Amino acid sequence: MPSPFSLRQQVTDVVQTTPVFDIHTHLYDPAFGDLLLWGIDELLVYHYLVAEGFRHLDVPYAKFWALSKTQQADLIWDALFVRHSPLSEACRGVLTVMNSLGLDVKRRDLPLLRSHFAKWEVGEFTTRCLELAKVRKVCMTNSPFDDMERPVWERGFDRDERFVAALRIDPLLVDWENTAPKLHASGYDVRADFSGRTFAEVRRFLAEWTRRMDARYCMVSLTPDFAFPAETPAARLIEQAVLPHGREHGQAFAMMIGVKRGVNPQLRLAGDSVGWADVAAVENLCARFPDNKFLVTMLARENQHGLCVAARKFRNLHVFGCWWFLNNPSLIEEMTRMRLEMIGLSMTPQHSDCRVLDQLVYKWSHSREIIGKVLAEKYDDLAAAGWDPTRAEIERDVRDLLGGAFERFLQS
Ligand code: FIX
Ligand code: ZN
Repeated sequence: MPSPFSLRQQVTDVVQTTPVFDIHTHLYDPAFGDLLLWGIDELLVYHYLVAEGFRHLDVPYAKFWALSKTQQADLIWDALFVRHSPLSEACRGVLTVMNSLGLDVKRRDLPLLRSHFAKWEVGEFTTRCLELAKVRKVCMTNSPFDDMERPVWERGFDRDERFVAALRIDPLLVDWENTAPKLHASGYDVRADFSGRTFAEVRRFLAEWTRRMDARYCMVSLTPDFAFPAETPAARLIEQAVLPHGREHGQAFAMMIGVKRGVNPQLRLAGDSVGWADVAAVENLCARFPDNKFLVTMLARENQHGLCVAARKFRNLHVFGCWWFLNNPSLIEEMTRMRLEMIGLSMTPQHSDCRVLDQLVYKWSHSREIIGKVLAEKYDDLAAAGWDPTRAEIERDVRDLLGGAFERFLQS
C-alpha cells in the first residue's frame, strides 16, 4: 500500500495533469472573431468584477457604461487592485492568469500588463491558454437568437475541433411571447397560442440548429420559480418540443436553474441574482421522461443537497458544475465533497463558465486545486479502510470527473 503522502501526491499530480473537457463556457471558436474575448481589459470588465467594483466606485452607472472599455478597466483596476487588496476569487483570478503567463503583477502596473497583451495574436493566445489550463475541449454557448452569432453559423466556417457547440434556447422557453413572432418571421409556422403546427415547427427549428451547429446538447437557464408540470409556455414547450426533439436526436437537455435576471438592471450583465428553486421540477422531468437525458446545475447553495438526492434516484440526471456565485473555493470544496459522498464519480464537478479566454487558466487551476484536495482526502479514507487505489484507477476516475463521465452520459 502506498504511504498516505505518496497517495496524496499521486492524486494531486493526476488532477493537475489530466486534460479537461470544459462543458459550459461562453467562449467562442476563434472563427467568430471579436465574439471571442481575451486580454487584460476584458478580464477587468468581466461582470463578476464589475459587480465588485461598483461596491467601491461612486461613479453613476450611466457614466460608467458610457466610458470606453479601457477606461472602465482603469476604474475597476483602481478600485479593486490599487485601493484595496484583490482578495475576492474573481480578483485573484486575474492575478493567477497574469502570473501563469509570466507577467509581473507585483508592479501593479496596468499599462505594462496591457503592453504584454498587445504582443499576442489570437490564434497563438488561444493555444497558449488551452495548454496552460490543460483544456482539451471547450463547449461554447451558441444561440440562434443572437444577432452577432447567427450570421456566422449561417455563413458557415471551418470548425476548430477544440471548440464544440451547445444549442442555447433561453428566448424560446422564457420569452415565448416575443420569440414566437420572430420564429414566424423567419419561416417557422408557429403561433403564440401554440395552435396548429407550433410544436412540430419548434422541433424543426431545434433539429435544424442542432444539425447546423453539431450541438452536443441543448440548454436553457431558468428562474427559481421554474416548475414542471405547469401551464407555463416553458413547461409546455419542454414537454412537447424540446424533449421529443431530445429523444429523436439522442440529445441531452441542460437546465441551469435558479437565476433571477436583472435584479439590478443598472449593472447590466452583472445585475443578475440567485434564488432557491424547487428540485421537484427536476425530479418530475426525470421521472416522466426516462428516455430523456438531463444535465442540471443549480445556482443556490441551498439546492445542492436536494439535487444530489435527485441524482441518486434518476440515472438520466447528470449533475454538473459550481455555477457562478458558487464558483468560489469554499463552496466548490463543500459541493465537491458532498457530491463525491453522495453520487461518487457519476457527475462533473466543475465547468468554467469563462467569458474571457484567459480565464480558463485561473478557473481550472483554482478548481483543480480543490478537486485534488477533496479527492485525495477521499482516497485516504479508502486507504484507511484497507482499499489500495492504483495509479491507473486514480487516472480513470479523474478522467471521468474532468469530462469523461459527461461524454459517456451524452453517448448513453
Ligand atoms: O446563463 C448562463 O449561462 C450564466 O452562466 C451567465 O449568464 C452568467 O452571466 C455567467 O457568466 C455566470 O458565470
Ligand atoms: Zn454560463
